Amino acid sequence: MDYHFRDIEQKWQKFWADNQTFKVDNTSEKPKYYVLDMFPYPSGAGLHVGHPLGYIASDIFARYKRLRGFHVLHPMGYDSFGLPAEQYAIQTGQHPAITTETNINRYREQLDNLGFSFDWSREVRTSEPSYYKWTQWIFMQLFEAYYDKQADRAMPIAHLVAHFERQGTDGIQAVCDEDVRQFTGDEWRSFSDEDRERELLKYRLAYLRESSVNWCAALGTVLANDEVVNGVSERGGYPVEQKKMLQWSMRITAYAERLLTGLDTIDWPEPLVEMQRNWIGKSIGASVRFDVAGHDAAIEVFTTRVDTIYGVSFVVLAPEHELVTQLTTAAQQAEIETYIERTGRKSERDRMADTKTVSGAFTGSYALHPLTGEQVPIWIADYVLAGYGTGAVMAVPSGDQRDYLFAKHFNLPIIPVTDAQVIDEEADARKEGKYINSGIINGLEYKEAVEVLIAKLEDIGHGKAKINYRMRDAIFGRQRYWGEPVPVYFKNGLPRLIAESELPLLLPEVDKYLPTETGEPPLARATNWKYQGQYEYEWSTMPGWAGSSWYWYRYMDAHNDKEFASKQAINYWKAVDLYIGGSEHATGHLLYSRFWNKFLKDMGFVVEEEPFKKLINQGMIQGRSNFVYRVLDEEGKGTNIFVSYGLRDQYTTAPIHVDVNIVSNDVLDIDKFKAWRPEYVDAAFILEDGKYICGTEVEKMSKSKYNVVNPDDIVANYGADTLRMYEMFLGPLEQSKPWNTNGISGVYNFLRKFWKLFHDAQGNFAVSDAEPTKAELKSLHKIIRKVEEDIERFSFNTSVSSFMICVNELTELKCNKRAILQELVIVLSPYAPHITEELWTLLGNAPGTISYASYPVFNPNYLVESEFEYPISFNGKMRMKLNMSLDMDIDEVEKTVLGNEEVQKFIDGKAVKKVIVVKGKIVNVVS
Ligand code: ANZ
Repeated sequence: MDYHFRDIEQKWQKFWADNQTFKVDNTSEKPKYYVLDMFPYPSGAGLHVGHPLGYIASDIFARYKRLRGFHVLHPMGYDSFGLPAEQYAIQTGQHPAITTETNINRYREQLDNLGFSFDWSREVRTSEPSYYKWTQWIFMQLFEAYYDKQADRAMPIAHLVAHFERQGTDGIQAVCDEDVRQFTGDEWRSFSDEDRERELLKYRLAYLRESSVNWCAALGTVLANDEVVNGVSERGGYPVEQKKMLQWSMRITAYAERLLTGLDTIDWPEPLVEMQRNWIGKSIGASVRFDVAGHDAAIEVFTTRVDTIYGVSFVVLAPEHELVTQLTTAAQQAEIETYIERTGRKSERDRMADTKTVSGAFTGSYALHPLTGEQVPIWIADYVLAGYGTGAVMAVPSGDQRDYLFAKHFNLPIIPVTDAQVIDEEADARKEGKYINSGIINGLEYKEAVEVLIAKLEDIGHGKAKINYRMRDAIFGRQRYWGEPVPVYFKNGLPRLIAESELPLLLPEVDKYLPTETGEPPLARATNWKYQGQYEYEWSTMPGWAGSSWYWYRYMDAHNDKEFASKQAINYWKAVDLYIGGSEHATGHLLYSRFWNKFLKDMGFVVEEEPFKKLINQGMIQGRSNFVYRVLDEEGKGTNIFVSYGLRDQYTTAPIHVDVNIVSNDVLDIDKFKAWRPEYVDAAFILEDGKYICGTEVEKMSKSKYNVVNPDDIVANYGADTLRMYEMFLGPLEQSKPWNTNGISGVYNFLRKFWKLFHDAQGNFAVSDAEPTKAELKSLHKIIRKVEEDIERFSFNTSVSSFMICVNELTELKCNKRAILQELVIVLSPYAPHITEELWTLLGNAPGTISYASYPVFNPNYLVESEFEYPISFNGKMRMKLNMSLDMDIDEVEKTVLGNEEVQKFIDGKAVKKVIVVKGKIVNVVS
């Protein structure tokens, strides 16, 4: 029988589905192992060959772990809220739920085609009410919690209320907004209900606050910082502006330090860890207060270089700083207003990125240096960011590059603060010399100087040591339709939670998926959608990251309608042992998930501080585009003539992307090309060697470049097992690499050769029960060890080549021994699950059981070399080689050598004086 991959694969896929082969319970005698993939957003385009790369790797690992006796949880689902379905809904009027369902069905078909060992009984979809009920529930827990700095964990807000009632704000150490009030217990009790609510919002972990946001008018929504790239929206590339809006936010900053230290406890790729570290951006420094001359106001600055304080020659506020209006004198008003107008159009990222352009405006007011009492001018400039530190800096032109450029430009004083300081754009006071012009720190070393200054500032009440984090609180809302409704209604302008028993708060129907005429989000269109018939619900929906910030817990207990997952399930599975996904989620999903996980841990809902113990980023599979070259006429207009790649330099040409699916080994299928587009029906071709050769380039895989390869096509032509192995064979998992279908036949032929080992020349299944030879055992045990080592270090590509070597060796040895092949089938099964299931049953095992077989035990004895090819020398000259057993002693070797015919030829009848044998090394015949 030939290798009919299609029949075999369909048969086993059906078998696994019918028998729920990969369904697991939440309990087992075996040790548990949780393998997770980043679940996909089901887009309309379906999967291309790049998408399954990570899924194949995790599936191999999951299958391998099962063979090693682990109880493996390997689930899959869909991150199904999101913009594309909604954009489509806007264009077509189709409800996003319908589009989403269609897309999910297509994804499922494609995934099923690849033979993954998912436990589909646990599938989740974030857009299903039974799922988002719990996303809303977690939001409620966050709303009902605050962060206690002393306990260093989140606590129920009721604790805070109890404290306020007892003793007001006295002794409170909580993460909160900056404008919290100070009050006594009596005062608190005398507050109105609204006043209390308003105050509590400043402490809640999910809170509503007026803040500056990235507003994208074209998309009609607010975007998170990580969704804005180079000042435009990551999706669609639309302009983004800064706008003040009342926004839901998450107090992730409360967890900054734990998010940072937690990085040391997990096994993640270093670049990813580094990205999170930078994003969190811990800075150790000081806050310093500058009083303002003639005003009852003070400016607080954050500095990491308090040692340069004597070099301060001006103070700069962010244009959005709350004191700007108050401090601007009448004479400066026009200038300041124009400047603010201008910077409002720049995004924060642009402002940070631009280190060259100098701009700013003088407020007309002066600050008092806290140590010298001198007056320094107060400016505004957009290089100071409103959301970082305190939104104000003490400017030291001799120590800081931007301050230097600013001082140069506006002719402000530059005061050197060390003796050896070279004052230029790279100025850095710390590296050089002793402090000068620096009052109480003259002559001191850096560390001491900082200590002395902080002590002094504390003493006079003008400053203290401070740690600052670059990370901001996360915006938690978008003005869009297709997301989780926030379980909140408004009473007297203040947000209140709906009752838990009213969850899920369902997405209401709307007539259009667009904002209202007055610019309210789409949910404002819903008719009769009011809480208790009278209060408005929140109209924004949750951001894309809400549903994905906890989904791995839902898989543990996907159908529970009492809890997001049972205690038992959580205690059993605990955390994800291996997570595979793209690095593009470094500062989005992966940070938010860690944050929610820590929160859930604080509240006693989960047991682990970190959700993903080990993480691997799979590389991107790029497309390999093909081009044809259209000949241009003298006026530069395109003709309908196409010249082959090698001859294109003889003409003026324009390259055009051509569908890679009508090109094979870079040779264009001319008939298919003519049929591809009506305009090419009459195309003419200038060929080389009778062929049209296409040009190539590696680019992102995308529809517009016609380089998308659909896994379904590959599966139809070569089978899923070949596709799985070929994807691994392309190179190291973490590396990005181009897809190139050309090499796939190598893997396909390997599987056919493997199949042949089990069949005789007539194609009948034929294995022998004879004892295996040493060589066969050696070949088997080499692969047992190699694959084990490779999988444990996630080096899947090297396994594939070793399998090829092994099958070549066994073919050469004409090995059809059950003792060898049955073990080999198990070793290969994680990579090529269908063919191995088939052969496993043909070998007489119960169908479907290979997934739970035992990985063969490696025996090093089989690898010990038993023979050695001795070089044989005659009077010191090496003439020939001879294979002899290493078990032979010196006498036996000597006897064998002298008994050999060829040796006798070299001796040529002379008398042998001596035979020198070095065991396992060399033989020298002296005559
Ligand atoms: C005086 C000084 C002197 C500074 C010197 C630097 C060098 P990191 O490490 O990123 O935390 N800064 C503070 N708040 C700012 C804001 N909102 N926008 C822009 N810049 C801000 O950097 C902290 C330093 O960045 C602070 O230390 C402050 O400038 C500036 F020789 O203060 B420094």
